[in-house]
Amino acid sequence: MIIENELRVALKDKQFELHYQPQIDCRNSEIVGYEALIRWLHPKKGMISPVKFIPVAESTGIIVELGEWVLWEACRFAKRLEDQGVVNNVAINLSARQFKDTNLVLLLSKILDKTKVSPKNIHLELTESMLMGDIEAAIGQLHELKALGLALSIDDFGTGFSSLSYLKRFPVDILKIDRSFVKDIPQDTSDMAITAAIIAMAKKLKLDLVAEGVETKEQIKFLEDNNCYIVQGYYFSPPLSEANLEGFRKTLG
Ligand code: G
Ligand code: G
Ligand code: MN
Ligand code: NA
Repeated sequence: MIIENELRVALKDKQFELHYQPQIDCRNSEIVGYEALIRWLHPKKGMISPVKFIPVAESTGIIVELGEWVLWEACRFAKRLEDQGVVNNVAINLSARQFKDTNLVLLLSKILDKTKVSPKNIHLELTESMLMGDIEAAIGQLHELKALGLALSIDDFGTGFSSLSYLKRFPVDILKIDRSFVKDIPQDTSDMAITAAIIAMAKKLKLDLVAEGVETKEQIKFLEDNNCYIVQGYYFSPPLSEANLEGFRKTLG
């Protein structure tokens, strides 16, 4: 059981680290971006998954401070890429509490300003469930975030019970096809039908796509045949520390 205090100590002692999972254009095997994923390097327990501590951070409110650290860290990383002459996006996961925070837009505007990163290279990942509830408030917040020049993604798309009728009202740019639809391709014909339908719908709505959890050549072939080209998953790479990214880039040539 992770307690609040341990999380506070971890923040103070800088036990968190961001790892970055490459997003690849499978047509040319080039990196187009990264998703930032937080890791907790606990001094005694080793690496703790965000699945275990993000919900605790969320329910205790620590997520506000932790999420702020993630935003700074990921934007600084994106700026380092820019300084190397690399045009890549960095996708950052937001929690529900962060998204609803009335301070978020001001905070992001400050971070963009201070880090001097190009806002268009920063993608914010939101889940459908975060956008439900007060729809009008959510749409208002999305418009304010868009006005900063950021791109917005819907993460885990297809799993969140949001109504498709809202999709056209959300000013979002990217759908991330959830790993659960991808993992049993090409065995599960229903998953293939759903994935193909999500891709076709995204094209019509002029939304970009990222397929998540891509682990096999067959999955890539299916996605490519259906015109989804940007993929993220263990087939290319797990999330890596910034130090380990260099080695991965070399393997792509
Ligand atoms: O990388 P993976 O192991 O284990 O991530 C697990 C879950 O934790 C994912 O659902 C992911 O969205 C979430 N997560 C990872 N990093 C962050 C983060 O920085 N902020 C928030 N809110 N969630 C994150
Ligand atoms: O934010 P989101 O819930 O989409 O988090 C992505 C999660 O999926 C992270 O935990 C990440 O480590 C994990 N992940 C990324 N690629 C793969 C993959 O190819 N297979 C599996 N099983 N998990 C993956
Ligand atoms: Mn994500
Ligand atoms: Na996801």
